[in-house]
Amino acid sequence: MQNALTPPLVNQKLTTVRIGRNYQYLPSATSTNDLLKEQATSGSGSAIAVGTVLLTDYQEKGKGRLARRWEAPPGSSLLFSILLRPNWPLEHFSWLTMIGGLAVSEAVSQQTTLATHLKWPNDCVIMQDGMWKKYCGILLEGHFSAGEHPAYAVVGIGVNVNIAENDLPTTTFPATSLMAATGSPVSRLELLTAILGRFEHHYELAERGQSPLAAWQERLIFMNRRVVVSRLGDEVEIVGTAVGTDKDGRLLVRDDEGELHHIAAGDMTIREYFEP
Ligand code: BT5
Repeated sequence: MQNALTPPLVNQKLTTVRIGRNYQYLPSATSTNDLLKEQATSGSGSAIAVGTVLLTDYQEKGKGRLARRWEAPPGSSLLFSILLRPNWPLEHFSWLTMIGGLAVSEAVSQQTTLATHLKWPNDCVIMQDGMWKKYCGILLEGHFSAGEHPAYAVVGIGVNVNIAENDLPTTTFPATSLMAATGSPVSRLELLTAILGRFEHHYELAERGQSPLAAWQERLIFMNRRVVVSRLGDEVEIVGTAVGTDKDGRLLVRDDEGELHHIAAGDMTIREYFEP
């Protein structure tokens, strides 16, 4: 395992005002999303500061969307969650996934020479050996009370930083790590603090009403390409051309009959369609 990302190391490097200022580190954990959600819903949950970050070097039950798993060897990755209380309306809840994706992409661009892109709805990808590969996934969870705003939100971020090629998980959509793509290790500490810095920047803009949508859309792959959109485990749902997203981040796919589908993230996945 590389140097653990303990609080003194991280606190010294942080450039933010809120995001990560309350920083909690565990050598191992079940799932950082689950643990932070537990804190947020406990008796004193409302006292937990916005921007609290919980990071671990190993997850026993790392989660993807639905019942999917997030796998990462100990000490190889960035595995953390951020607690937030967005002041914006519920219909813009997905802004947080966009902000997470932008923050990771911009930080990776600062720390490496890689060109970074996003795959709808929640993946960070790079082009390697002629194909798109996923190096980061984002899991947004929240609690919705009767109010106008989400009561709280937890943004979970998993970044494959220094996973050796042989240790990458076997996945349907190809996986990679920053080390596998660049050929040299990347500092997890520098990358973490850069991500938190970019996250704070976009979060503050969003709090002032500025949507991250345009910046997020600019990085999306598969636009104007033939795609297949399907629900996990189902047969093909829709084949068509990805023509963009609507203002809330729903994917717009025009099928061969000319009908436009608005696809909410939920449990949907997308891949490029090649003629059989
Ligand atoms: C995601 O879900 O991509 C969200 C992943 C979020 C992980 C972070 S880690 C910190 C925080 N705490 C948690 O418990 N979770 C968050 P989804 O789009 O459903 O993709 C999951 C799929 O990605 C899996 O079914 C695998 O196919 C694939 N996968 C698993 N581990 C991977 C990895 N390390 N790299 C690339 N792909 C992976």
